[in-house]
Amino acid sequence: MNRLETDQRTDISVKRENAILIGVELRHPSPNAAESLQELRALSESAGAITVGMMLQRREQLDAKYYIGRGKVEQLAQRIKQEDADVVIFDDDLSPAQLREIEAVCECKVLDRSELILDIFASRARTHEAKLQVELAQLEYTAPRLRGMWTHLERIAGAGGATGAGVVGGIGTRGPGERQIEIDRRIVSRRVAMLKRQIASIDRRKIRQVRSRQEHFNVSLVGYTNAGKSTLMNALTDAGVGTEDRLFATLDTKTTRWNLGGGVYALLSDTVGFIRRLPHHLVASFRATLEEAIHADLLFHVVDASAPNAWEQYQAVTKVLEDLGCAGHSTLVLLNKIDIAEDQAAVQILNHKLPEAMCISARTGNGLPELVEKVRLLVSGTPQRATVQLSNGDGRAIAFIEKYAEVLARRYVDSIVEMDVVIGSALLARLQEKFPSSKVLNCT
Ligand SMILES: Nc1nc2c(ncn2[C@@H]2O[C@H](COP(=O)(O)OP(=O)(O)OP(=O)(O)O)[C@@H](O)[C@H]2O)c(=O)[nH]1
Ligand SMILES: [Mg+2]
Repeated sequence: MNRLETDQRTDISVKRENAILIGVELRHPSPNAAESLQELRALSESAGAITVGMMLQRREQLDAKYYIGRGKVEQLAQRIKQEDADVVIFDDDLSPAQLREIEAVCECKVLDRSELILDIFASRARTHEAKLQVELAQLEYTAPRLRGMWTHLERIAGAGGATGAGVVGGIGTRGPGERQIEIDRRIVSRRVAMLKRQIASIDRRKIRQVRSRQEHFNVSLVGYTNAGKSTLMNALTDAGVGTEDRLFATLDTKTTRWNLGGGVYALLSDTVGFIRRLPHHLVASFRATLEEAIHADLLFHVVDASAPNAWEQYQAVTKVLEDLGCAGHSTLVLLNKIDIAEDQAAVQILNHKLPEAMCISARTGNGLPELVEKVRLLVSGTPQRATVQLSNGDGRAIAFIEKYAEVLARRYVDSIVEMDVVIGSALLARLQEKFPSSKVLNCT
């Protein structure tokens, strides 16, 4: 048995491993390939690897067998020895056959971009829901590419479905791939079917949960990873969510009440960040986590205006939102980190492309009062006079009016209470939606 069959891709952990990163630039020099490689560096460091080398290959076309060509792979093998590298990470997605061929020459573990992202997600998943979602995505993407994972699967399948993702002991011990036994694809497909069933039931629960919040105005934070979504959430509410200067700090959704002043509230949800070329399986499995975004009344699209590739990041997020069916949602773009955006001209160009965007700093609080005021108006609408008729026994509807409207007069006729009020147009619409038995007699 050769070395490759025994120890190379038995797991995809890169924690504390020396990594060489490879990007490919086709034909014309494009800034994207270099930027993307820098992002791969941030990703691999987020996963705990130490970058010992980076190579950007210019090629006319990709090599079907070796991706960067046999000659380059041989050069890479030399470099691996020189740098004492443990892992090579490609900035593109490779086929299982390409991974195998390259590993055979390099004699070290080779990963692709999607596997790396899945690896980070696996190490960060904390809730049961997130763990199931990551495990499903990993199985579907990585399983055909791994050897020696089946024992692990058998163990977790036998343990009644506790997921392997996120187990204490570092990335190396979580996710598929601990010991090696004979490949048994049936175990995987059974596990996949089981995970899908469990996730579907979480999805249903989640949809019910999100629907139950429909009477509120729901705002969801979306944006590129590290854009400052969680920092903004903390600046606007007392949610106290974790923030970190690394990619994919947040994986689970948190929803908090957001006091907009004047008795007006909204619900604000922070959720997982996006990245360009987010693995498709991950988006599919994270649908439930992104349910808040899908059903939000308003999306805050947070953009890191200090990033040199802010526009590309904006476009990458827009693309994921389209995939999630959120393209038509009303969205407010927030150009964040304006306090450290050194290239003012670049910010102006960004603002020109996105004229409705607001400039803010979640860190210094710059622009946040204006943001709160804008949302308060959106939630409550323009104030107007109205006469509303409610059943005298409908305590919740009366409480809603008393909370959100200024009551000018109140008349009781049999079991009906008639109120003259001043109320925001959006709140009046919500009253009618939430309490269909309420009647609005006149409105000016
Ligand atoms: N200077 C500055 N730094 C900011 C600002 N907003 C966020 N940051 C920093 O940017 C980093 C990322 O912030 P997070 O709030 O964790 O970003 P996120 O969008 O939630 O990231 P993920 O959860 O990984 O998707 C942290 O180090 C923050 O302190 C800002 O307005 N100005
Ligand atoms: Mg976050």
